Amino acid sequence: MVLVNLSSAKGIVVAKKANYYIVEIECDVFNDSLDYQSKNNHNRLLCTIRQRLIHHGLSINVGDRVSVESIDWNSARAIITKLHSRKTFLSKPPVANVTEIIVALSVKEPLFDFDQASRFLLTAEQTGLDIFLLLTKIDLITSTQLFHQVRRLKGWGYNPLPVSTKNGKGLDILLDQIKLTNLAVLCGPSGVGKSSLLNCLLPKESILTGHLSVKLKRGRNTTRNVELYSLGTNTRVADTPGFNRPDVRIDPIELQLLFPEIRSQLPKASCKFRNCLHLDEPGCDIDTSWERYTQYRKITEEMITFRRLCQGD
Ligand SMILES: Nc1nc2c(ncn2[C@@H]2O[C@H](COP(=O)(O)OP(=O)(O)O)[C@@H](O)[C@H]2O)c(=O)[nH]1
Ligand SMILES: [Mg+2]
Ligand SMILES: [Zn+2]
Repeated sequence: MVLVNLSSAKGIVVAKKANYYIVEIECDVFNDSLDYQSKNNHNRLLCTIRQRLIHHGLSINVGDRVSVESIDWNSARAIITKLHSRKTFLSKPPVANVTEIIVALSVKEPLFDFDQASRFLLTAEQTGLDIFLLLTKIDLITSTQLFHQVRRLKGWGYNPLPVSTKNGKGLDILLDQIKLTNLAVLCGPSGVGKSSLLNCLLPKESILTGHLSVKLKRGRNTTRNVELYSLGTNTRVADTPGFNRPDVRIDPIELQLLFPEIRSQLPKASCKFRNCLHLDEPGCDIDTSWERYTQYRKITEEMITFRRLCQGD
């Protein structure tokens, strides 16, 4: 069935594997009378990149806006001919034009791990993007335990949304939140329920990614690539493969800015030294009575040692 006659269009790269890209064509080129399902099943094209772009050394990533030409709607194929400018770029995992990071941490199974949870938040903070924190699998704990867990994370400077895919708690609020942004990336340790959350949020009729993903042989648990899912007009979300110990490597003077506990104090603090790291410097004005301070101290000291080793003194 040929739905449109256009031979060129703009779209967004929603998946990538080896030399192939799946590009979702902007829906407004389609006939308005088509329902969501028809649009969703017919606006995805399997694309390769025009040789000239490859020669220019351009790397095209999931989230990139591209122009495609030579569209063959019957076989759902096309060629990417232009990469449009990016607003942001996340390198791990590689996703362009991300507007929000959603960090998912579970209360149990796997058990909430202080060091890991905090490091996930620090790497998320490193992007400079807005962070939205989810506390998952809350069906596994009592409301009193949840109260303490939420209070703990508030002490870290976050206001987590408790969710559960088993009893549906918080899912409507999560969907509303994602719809406020253009491209959210869902990250967090493996097993916390990221993919399950997406399965609950995706419109039933979208059947995950439609027929094209089959061509990329995407298995639900085997994929190591990022893929974007559409949650409505101009709202997409990326599931990411879990990785368990994010590396925080950063200049100590910048590390402090990744801690909301320090960030919130800085405007009023009057440390004696401008480059104060708030360790034991004389005249330090930062209050250090917060839970993650020992971790802040440990990472800062690690970074200082690391820098000394690199400089050979
Ligand atoms: N009890 C409970 N289990 C969940 C919940 N969400 C997901 N799970 C289970 O947690 C396991 C890992 O889920 P998955 O979505 O694959 O996690 P991911 O690695 O973060 O994508 C699966 O066995 C799910 O059934 C939840 O809200 N409550
Ligand atoms: Mg998953
Ligand atoms: Zn200080």
